[in-house]
Amino acid sequence: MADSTTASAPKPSSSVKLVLLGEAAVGKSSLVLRFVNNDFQPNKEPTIGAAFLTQKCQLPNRIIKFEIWDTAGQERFASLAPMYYRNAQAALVVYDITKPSSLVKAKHWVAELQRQASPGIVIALVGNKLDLCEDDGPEQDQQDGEGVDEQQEDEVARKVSTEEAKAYAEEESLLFFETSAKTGHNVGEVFTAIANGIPEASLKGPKGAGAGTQSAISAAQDSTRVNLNAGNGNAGPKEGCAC
Ligand SMILES: Nc1nc2c(ncn2[C@@H]2O[C@H](COP(=O)(O)OP(=O)(O)O)[C@@H](O)[C@H]2O)c(=O)[nH]1
Ligand SMILES: [Mg+2]
Repeated sequence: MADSTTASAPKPSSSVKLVLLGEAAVGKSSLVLRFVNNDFQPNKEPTIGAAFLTQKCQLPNRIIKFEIWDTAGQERFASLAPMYYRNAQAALVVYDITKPSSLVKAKHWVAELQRQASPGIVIALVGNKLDLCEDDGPEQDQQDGEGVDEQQEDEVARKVSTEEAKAYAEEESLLFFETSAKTGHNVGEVFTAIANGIPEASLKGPKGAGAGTQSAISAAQDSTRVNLNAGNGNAGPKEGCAC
């Protein structure tokens, strides 16, 4: 999955700019944290501005180095959005399966990407927080769950059916996954599917992705985190490249 240490022979390596989009609190930053650090923070502080992290994904015959841009997701940053997804080769559009309004928002992002982003962009629709609805892991979140059996809890928590979201994803030619950043379910799979879906022709060399954002990327490589919202003192510790 996402580890370069076991590589035995050098493989061509390509950088891919990936952006995260979706309503606030659906778990975008948590998915990145799970993918990059294999970690989860139950009471994660909200992202302010944008964070930048990198992680490699090993494919059989090449290495994809994801340059991950995690947006704040709040409406007030919507006007900055084109800056985030400019030159992006991949996008994770995330919703929360317990919150139908977040799927509506996700559809808006998909439409915007289809209108404005690079034509070959690979988009994955991701329904997160699966652990709240399924016994796919040892832990169940307590949503007033005392004495409620798992099946009943599933009915209570899930508000967006897999079928509905999947049908939409198929219509729009999106990759589709339901994930849990909490348990890690399907998180690596999303990134691997995206890596596999990037057309060979759009892959550039190691320094390739995001030409228009190169100075920010350089800065990020020093600090592992870029605060595009300069001046608001957002400096929460966050791990960087785990490659
Ligand atoms: N139960 C559960 N909670 C999650 C999951 N992913 C994120 N969260 C929680 O949802 C809240 C918002 O997550 P965050 O990653 O900050 O969302 P973002 O605003 O989209 O970046 C935090 O309290 C997370 O701990 C998940 O898969 N399952
Ligand atoms: Mg966030």
